[in-house]
Amino acid sequence: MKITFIQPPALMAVDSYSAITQPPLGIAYLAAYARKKGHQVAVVDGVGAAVTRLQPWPRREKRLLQGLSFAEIIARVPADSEVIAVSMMFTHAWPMVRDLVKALAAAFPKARLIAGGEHATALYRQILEQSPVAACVLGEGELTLAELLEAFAAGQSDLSAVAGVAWRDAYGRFVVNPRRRRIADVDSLPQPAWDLIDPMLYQQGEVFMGPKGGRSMPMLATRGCPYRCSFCASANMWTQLWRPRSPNLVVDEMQDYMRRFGADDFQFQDLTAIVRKDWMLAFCRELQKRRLAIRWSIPVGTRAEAIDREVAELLLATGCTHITYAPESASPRILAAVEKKVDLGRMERSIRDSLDAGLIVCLFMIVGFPQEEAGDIRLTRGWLRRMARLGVHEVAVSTFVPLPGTRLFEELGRSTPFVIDDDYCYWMTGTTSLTTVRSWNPRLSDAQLLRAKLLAMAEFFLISYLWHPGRFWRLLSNAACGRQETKVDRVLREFLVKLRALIWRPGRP
Ligand code: B12
Repeated sequence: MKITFIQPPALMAVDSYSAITQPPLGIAYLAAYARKKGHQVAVVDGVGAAVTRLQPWPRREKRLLQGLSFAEIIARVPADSEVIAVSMMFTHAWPMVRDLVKALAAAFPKARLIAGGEHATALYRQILEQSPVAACVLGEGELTLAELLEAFAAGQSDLSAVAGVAWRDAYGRFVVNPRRRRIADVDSLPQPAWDLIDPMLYQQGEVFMGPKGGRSMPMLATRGCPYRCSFCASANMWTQLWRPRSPNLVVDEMQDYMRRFGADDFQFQDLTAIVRKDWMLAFCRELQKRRLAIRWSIPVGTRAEAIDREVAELLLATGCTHITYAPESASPRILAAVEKKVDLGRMERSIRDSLDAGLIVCLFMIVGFPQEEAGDIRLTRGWLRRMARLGVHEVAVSTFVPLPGTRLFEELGRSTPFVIDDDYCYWMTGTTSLTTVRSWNPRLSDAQLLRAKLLAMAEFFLISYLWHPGRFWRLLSNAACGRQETKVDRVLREFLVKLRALIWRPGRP
């Protein structure tokens, strides 16, 4: 089959801080797999091809679109595409992606439109109801996509035998097939098809996800997460299976990117990269054995169990300078309520080990869980102040957002059913907004929640800069020369980039 993958442009709020430039790893994996199965594959990367272009999104104020216009995307889709496969990762982008899908359907009336990704896995019904998408692939994509393409190639219109698909039958009825088992041998997957997507286009972008150390490549060492926190969609998306790749194959891939792209900075996107200490040690030793002059990081947020002094020193010795811990809350009551299986004492020991080893440490916290009380937020703030004194470098305090596909989303929806309309999606674009938040906690107003978030961050950074004045001067000098070593550097850069887009480059997508 002739299949074209589409990475839609990115939609974002003017006043939010969200990492915005990262080559589309999921599509690269799928494109490689479809090609291995004998299909003719093309990719249109709607972000990478115009990564520096930010324009106002005309359908909603204070929203920006990053990347190609719809007309440009359509012009790049091969005219003989039989299947157009659209990535639907982000719920917040749905109103824009829906318009794109409609435009694609109008331009390629004979092609079958399919979708996959986090958003498609959680809200497939809405996608099938509101757009011309014929089938959504649920969860891990490779095997399901391959079977779906086989069914299309055989001219089948009945997809009921393809596990892991939600679809509309010939009568327009809505069908959800049973889910598919996860891929057992992740080592058997072909390397992402970076020959079909130019990852280095993203080097022109100005805002990077992790610390910017050079020519960056996204990596994945493991798939899935063994935990089932009630605010996270990973169990619905990936089940609770954690599957690591063989460390030597991960390093082979890194070396390949060094040769092909001159890559020297690797950013791991894993849900929970560090689960087993033995895996991490084997990976680091492989890096040491091959003496690679690289930097690598895990900017997504990880767990503590496996990081002790020995691991932390090896991380640093092999080029991993930054580590992000995601305890989410410092209240044991809240951790239990959201089923975040974190032992704060162990995490604190691990943080100390990382700091002693010389790593830059960042924390991810969330305030505003529905079960949270004022005392819980006080505990989190107090703990953060202590962490700042201890020497932790950064914190990102987010407010709780009920993400589709999570148990908390379902629980909250039982009392007041969610309407995921355009307003809700547009609101979601601002979930990292510095100026507005929405509270899902009956005891906290929006204003109180915003105050709690800002206060927690302000206290942390104030103490951190007072205790370590050098860091403040470093921040100013990084801002002046556009260096992005920390997440704060990145956020400052992002606001500057957006401001410039609004003031100097107004236009229409
Ligand atoms: C890397 C990443 C990013 C990158 C880039 C993502 C990209 N375009 O590739 C960056 C840093 C830009 C990013 C930013 C954001 N992200 Co993000 N990100 C991730 C992360 C950590 C990893 C994704 C990944 O590469 N996984 C590895 C690959 C192999 O898996 P995959 O992409 O899911 O693809 C597989 C399947 O989904 C499926 N599939 C995917 N696409 C398609 C398409 C088709 C046609 C088919 C058939 C199948 C299919 O098959 C693939 C292979 O098995 C995930 C969490 C996670 N670990 O999954 C969050 C995640 C996707 N991000 C999320 C969010 C909320 C955001 C932000 C809004 C954060 C913020 N508040 O600022 C921003 C928004 C950016 C924007 N402006 O649009 C949420 C999305 C939830 C939702 N329903 O909306 C997630 C799930 C994290 C979370 N739980 O909160 N993100």
